[in-house]
Amino acid sequence: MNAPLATVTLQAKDFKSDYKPVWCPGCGDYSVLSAITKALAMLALRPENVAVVSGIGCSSRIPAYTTCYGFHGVHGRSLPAATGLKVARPELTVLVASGDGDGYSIGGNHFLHACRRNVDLTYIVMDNHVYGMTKGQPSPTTEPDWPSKLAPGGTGLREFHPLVIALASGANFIARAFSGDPNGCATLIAEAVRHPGFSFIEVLSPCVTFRPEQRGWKDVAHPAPVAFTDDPGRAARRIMTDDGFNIGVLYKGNRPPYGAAQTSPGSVKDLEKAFQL
Ligand SMILES: Cc1ncc(C[n+]2csc(CCOP(=O)(O)OP(=O)(O)O)c2C)c(N)n1
Ligand code: SF4
Repeated sequence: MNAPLATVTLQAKDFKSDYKPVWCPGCGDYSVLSAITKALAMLALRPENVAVVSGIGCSSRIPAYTTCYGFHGVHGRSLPAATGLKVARPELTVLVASGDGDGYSIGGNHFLHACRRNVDLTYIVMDNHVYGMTKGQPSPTTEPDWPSKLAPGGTGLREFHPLVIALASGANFIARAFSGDPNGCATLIAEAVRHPGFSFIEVLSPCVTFRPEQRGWKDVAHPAPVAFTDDPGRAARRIMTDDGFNIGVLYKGNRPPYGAAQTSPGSVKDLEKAFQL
């Protein structure tokens, strides 16, 4: 008789693939990758039970750098792909990686509806207030007075507020993290995965190439002074009035997640039969 397989506890390094990231030296996304792999180890998951889905952007390269199942999709469309995957394969832990361009601009509408649907996903947006991959255009979270080649003197446009929009749209868990604190970021990701429903983590992740001044975020990021609330009204007031560098869980809701399909769709033949006219 074969001896039973020993349960092996995996470490963060077991979730890192052999591909060497091509990010610029000092990019915040290195630490986010580290935080994700640490969180998966903390959760005692295995790579074959996890899928990482993304769109397009420097931040969206994350799936290739993990040993989990990965899907590097189309710009702005990570959430629909992840939603379909989670509903069809509810036993998988599904993480979604995005950037502020991918997630709030071209993918903005999917963001609203993913919050509303409340499928059990963990959405990690690496926000650097710029389109990094396409060389520094302003994004929805860019400050109105940030001058760039495309918008000398700034866009003059008000920033998108992802956290309050997530709250208003129904996200069940809302946190802000900072890539400069990979251990804190890992703990927040693990907490988000554990919380049922759609969990959203906005990670401040500097683009040192196009926004070198973001290196200064390490001096202004600070732990949230009060614990999370489950009251959306209080959370809204708090998120609307904080300084944008408040790190921690800000809201944990109690909405039941969207129910995964209760019955298996069966074989393709069964499906064909069911849809026969
Ligand atoms: C349909 C489509 N439109 C535009 C692009 C070009 N494009 C690629 S990445 C990107 C922006 C990425 O910015 P962000 O999501 O903030 O990620 P970052 O590179 O900063 O991590 C754009 C506009 C594309 N690939 N596909
Ligand atoms: S361009 Fe910016 S976001 Fe992209 S890898 Fe370089 S530092 Fe990171």
